[in-house]
Amino acid sequence: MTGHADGPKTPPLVLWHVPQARSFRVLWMLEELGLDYALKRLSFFDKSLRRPPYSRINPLGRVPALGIGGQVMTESLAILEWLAETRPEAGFWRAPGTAERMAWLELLHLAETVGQHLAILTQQHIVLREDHMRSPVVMALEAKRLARAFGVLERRLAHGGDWLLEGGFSAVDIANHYGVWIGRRFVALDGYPVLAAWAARCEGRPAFHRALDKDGPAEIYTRDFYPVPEET
Ligand SMILES: N[C@@H](CCC(=O)N[C@@H](CS)C(=O)NCC(=O)O)C(=O)O
Repeated sequence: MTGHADGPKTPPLVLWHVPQARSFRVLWMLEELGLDYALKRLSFFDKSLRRPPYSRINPLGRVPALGIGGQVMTESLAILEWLAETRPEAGFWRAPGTAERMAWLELLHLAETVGQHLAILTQQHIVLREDHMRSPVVMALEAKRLARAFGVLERRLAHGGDWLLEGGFSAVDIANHYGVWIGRRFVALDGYPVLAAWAARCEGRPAFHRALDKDGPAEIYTRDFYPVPEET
């Protein structure tokens, strides 16, 4: 592993990652920035997230974690912000005081409002394996809340540009794309043509392809769509 071309500013990076998890945001960002990093893949289902050695790296037992020299940073959106602000030349950040700063921050954090719906839907449809543990009411409610968030993103794109902010592609596209990439397995994108076109543009980026190649075999989401079951 080597440092970034800009030298001492970038200590060695290590990404702990689970295929299809929020750590994909960081994986894609690292590829966009052309950084060198080591990738350590973990499984969502084998309890390795909760046990040593990984539980010593992130005691929450979640991914991502990014090793930065001797330090570890968790929380995918904080990592995106740090990567963006420490490499402003890439244009993925909006600095304090600039016109798009407020919208950039709002959109960055919106990605984890969507992330909450994904987490509940994932728990209901996938993690809880027995039907009697699941609630079709919760599944339907969370799908509706996710659909509402898709509507908000659809309208945010109404300016007609290619990316969420008119100033160009940024960390908030990476942050929010994850919610659509995974979320469309719970809420079809048919009713959101502008959002679907934006997602396709994101997925057309060479760095996205490189990240997808490194993501690893699909483990969490093995179906294209998870419908709300009929209540009996
Ligand atoms: N807000 C955190 C959430 C991290 C998170 O919950 N990651 C999930 C994967 S998408 C995880 O590791 N879950 C493991 C578990 O809950 O057991 C972030 O954005 O990094």
